[in-house]
Amino acid sequence: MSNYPTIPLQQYREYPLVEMRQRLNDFYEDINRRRTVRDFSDRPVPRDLIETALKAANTAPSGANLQPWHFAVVSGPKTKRKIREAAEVEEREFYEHRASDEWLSALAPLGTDEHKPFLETAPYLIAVFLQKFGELEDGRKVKHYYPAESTGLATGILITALHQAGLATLTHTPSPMKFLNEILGRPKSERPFLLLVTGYPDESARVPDIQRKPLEEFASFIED
Ligand code: IYR
Repeated sequence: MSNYPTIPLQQYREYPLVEMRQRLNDFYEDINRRRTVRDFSDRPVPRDLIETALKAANTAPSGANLQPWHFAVVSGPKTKRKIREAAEVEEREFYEHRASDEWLSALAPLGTDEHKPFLETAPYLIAVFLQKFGELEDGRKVKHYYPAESTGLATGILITALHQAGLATLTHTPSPMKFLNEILGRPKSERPFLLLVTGYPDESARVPDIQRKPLEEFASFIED
C-alpha cells in the first residue's frame, strides 16, 4: 500500500440518529432557500467572507488531491467593466445567432438577455478556472485528473458557503469565455469554468417561479 504518512481521523464526528436527522433537515431547509439571483445590490461585502468561502471551496475532493482549480476574485470597477463589455459581446452573439430556437425557448422562463449589468453592480465576480495541468516550481508540468469534476465540486461548495453566509450568487457562463484568461492574466493551461457573481441581492430582486423536481424523479434506490 501507500508509504505516505497518515494521521488518525480525528476530525470526524458521529451524531446520534435524531441529531443526524435534525442537522440534515436544517441543512436541506436552508439550502432549499438558495435561488440564483440576477439583480444585485452594490452594497460592499467584506473580503474576509469571500476568503473563507474560498477556503471552504478548496476543501472539495479532487483527482489525486491535485486541487486543479484557480479562483480569480474581481472587485475592481475597471476590471468588472472590461468583463461586462467582453461578456456582452459574446452574449449578443449568442442571443442573436448562436443559440438554437430550442435553447432560447428553454431559457425563456428565466427572462435572460444579452444585458449583464450585474457584472458591474455586484461587489464580487469570482472567475473559476479549471487547470488541466499544474506547474512545478521548476516549470515542469503535472497532469491533473478529473479537473472538470473536481472544479465542479469545488464550485458547488463555494456556492453553498456563500449562501451559508447570506450572500446570493449567479452562476454565469458567457460562452465562449476565453476573454477571462486575457483580462485576468491567467495562463493557457487554465480553462475558464464559470463566472460566479456574488453579493447582496437588490431589494427589488425577483426570481422566476420555477420548481425543483421531486425526489422520485431524480433519484432511484436499488435495494436488492
Ligand atoms: N449564457 C447566457 C445564456 C444562458 C444559458 C443558460 I444554459 C442559462 O441557464 C442561463 C443563461 C446568459 O447568461 O444569458
